[in-house]
Amino acid sequence: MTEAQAKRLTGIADAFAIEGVAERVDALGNGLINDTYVVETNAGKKYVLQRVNHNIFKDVDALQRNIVTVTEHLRKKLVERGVEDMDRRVVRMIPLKENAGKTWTKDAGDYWRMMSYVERSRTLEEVTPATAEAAGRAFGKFEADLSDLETPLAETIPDFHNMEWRLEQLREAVAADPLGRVKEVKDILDKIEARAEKMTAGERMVREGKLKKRVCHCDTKVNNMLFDADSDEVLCVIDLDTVMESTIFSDYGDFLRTGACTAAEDEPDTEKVAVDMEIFRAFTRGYLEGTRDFLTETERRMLPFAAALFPYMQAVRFLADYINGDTYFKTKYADHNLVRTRAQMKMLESVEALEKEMERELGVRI
Ligand code: GN1
Ligand code: MG
Repeated sequence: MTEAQAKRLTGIADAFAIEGVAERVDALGNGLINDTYVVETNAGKKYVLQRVNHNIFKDVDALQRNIVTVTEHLRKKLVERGVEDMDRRVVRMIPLKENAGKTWTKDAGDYWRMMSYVERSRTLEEVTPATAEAAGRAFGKFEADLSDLETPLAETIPDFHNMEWRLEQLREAVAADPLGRVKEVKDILDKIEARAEKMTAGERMVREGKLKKRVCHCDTKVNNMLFDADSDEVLCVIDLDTVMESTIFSDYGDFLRTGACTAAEDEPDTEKVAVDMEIFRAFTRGYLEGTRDFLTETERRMLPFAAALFPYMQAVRFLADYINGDTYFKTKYADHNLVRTRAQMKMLESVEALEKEMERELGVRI
């Protein structure tokens, strides 16, 4: 980062009610949507500064209100449980110096927010059976803790995990084909359309009243939680932008998509992409424990469906973005979204091949 950029960022940081004066800024994390930095002050404190992607999150005020609602509710649960190291267990949004009721600011057209930095923590891009089980328990518990939230949450991205809508978006992209990319991806489009009916079962079940929506995290990528630096314990769940109502498929399926995959979500060599059943088993064990007080039989029975749904949905999203000219996800090279799509399709095929085994593991009788 240039000196001018660093100066701009420390200036923005100082608008927030932080301890000391912002001195140093470094880039942080691997998110595909927002830009994240760690800020250090002359009082020796660290904070996380984030530029919110306003093209995607159109109503930043509603977004921030959601996060404050969610983190306050989680904090209440932690107090009830007698947890002591509160600042490592839930992130805290930092208000503005000038307005204690506001947690975001606008600067030259960009939207910024500041949150607490969790000391002695680490993010993972890959898990072991032990960290996968801890992750399952933590995401399950996250849903359990939010199951009695009474304040309604805003839908920060309308229809975010609505598979029917995602398919419509893809079909619109195909019809418009602004860069003539559709001809290269016909084989993938055929595979997607062949599965469209099956993969939209969740939306039909919600409409028919057979499946409930709950407050979910909706972005349970393996790197969206913090682990303790020195153990396999999960400290807290981060990246709360998409916490909103969804089916539990979102949290179970999206974790397995990245966590139980033998390669990265953008692995160019699809031969390397497959389900790791040991991680599947460990995560599932943890998730079933975390959700045992509320998960219904229907939800449990459909967990293998969720495992297939999320690589499928992500393939549809990456492919639509590729066809549209890469306007949504950050990309590092020209056909990055296409490479990601192919990896997701391979992950989907691997889940499909293991579906019966997953059903057996879950004790599902169909
Ligand atoms: C985005 O911001 P990040 O990288 O945690 C995306 C998720 C995708 C993911 C794919 C708001 O998450 O939905 O699954 O990339 N977030 C949004 O890597 O679209
Ligand atoms: Mg993230």
